[in-house]
Amino acid sequence: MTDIAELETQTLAAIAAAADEAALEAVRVGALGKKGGISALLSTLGKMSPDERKTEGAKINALKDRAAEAIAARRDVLQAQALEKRLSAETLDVTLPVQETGQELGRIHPISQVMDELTAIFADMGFSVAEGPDIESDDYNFTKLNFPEGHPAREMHDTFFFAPGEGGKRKLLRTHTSPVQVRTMLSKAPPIRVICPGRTYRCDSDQTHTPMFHQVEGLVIDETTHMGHLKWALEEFLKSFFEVTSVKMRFRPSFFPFTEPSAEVDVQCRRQGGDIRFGEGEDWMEILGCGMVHPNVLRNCGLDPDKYQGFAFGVGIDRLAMLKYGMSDLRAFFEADVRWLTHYGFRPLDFPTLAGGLSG
Ligand code: 2U9
Repeated sequence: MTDIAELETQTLAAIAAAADEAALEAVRVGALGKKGGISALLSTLGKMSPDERKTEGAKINALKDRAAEAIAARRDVLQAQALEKRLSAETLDVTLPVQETGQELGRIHPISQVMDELTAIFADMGFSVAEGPDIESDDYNFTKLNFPEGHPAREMHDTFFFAPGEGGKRKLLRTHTSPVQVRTMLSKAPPIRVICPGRTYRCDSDQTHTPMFHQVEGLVIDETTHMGHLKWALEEFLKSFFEVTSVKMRFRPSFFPFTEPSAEVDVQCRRQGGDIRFGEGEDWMEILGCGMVHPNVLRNCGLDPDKYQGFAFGVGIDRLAMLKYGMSDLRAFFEADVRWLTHYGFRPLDFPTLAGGLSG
């Protein structure tokens, strides 16, 4: 067999045997590359006589063309095979159920949702949000708020006290978020307009009480703030929160050490079976407590009561969530049952805004 015929047999066999495009490229370089077998054969032409060069040159060039054609044909086959393999590996069964990602599966707890709703409502009225520590001093939780030393109201709150520290002073778990307003008054000059949402603690546990619960309190301090402003702010809040166009409110005189006068606020509602509707009906439901900040509290927090006055209110968030979203058992809020959360929770990207709708 001539050199040319042998080289053709070998090259075509190698092309046919190439299992993938990389192997085929190696064969191409070995035959047609600068140092390849066919290129080496072409370089022998220079040493031949003109007649020999004419006949041999034509044969070698024909071999080169056939090799190039065979390589191109094999590349087409290999590319088609690779595509086929990829397509069958990436087959998608569109009839399978959609797998939800963590972002779609996760739920916002109703308490967080209600806190976000309250923040959106009060932010719209010009309030900012203030936060403070859960572990407080007796002074900020009681004394500055006009609870006299030894006053039964301190026991009334069923406080969780820590063991006395240095100097015999005992810290406690705050029984309300009011110490946050104390801290705000001590650190900022009026006008003050804040809401303070957060965890609060009382040694109390039954069907309607848990040892840890959530409150939001509000505080407005200015030179001319009066109960009319308080009434307006609460009315706007209740309308926005219950997503109704009007609410009737009833102020009942009450007593808190930190406000004078103090009132409990009932909201008009209709009870139908197990359902409660706000903004209509002839029934009343107690919703929150409020009042004008006691002059002693202003004084204790470094403000002159002859110059400044203001209002405060407090609401239980857990109860608000139950009333708005219809849960009947408070304890389920803290059991971390995924089935409960899937049912009562909120989608993470449906963030409450006044413009976009509070509860989606
Ligand atoms: C400062 C001055 C005044 C906060 C207030 C209430 C009335 C109130 C209860 C509602 C239900 C607590 O969760 S609850 O049991 N709260 O009735 N809270 S006025 O008054 C303040 C707070 C801070 C410096």
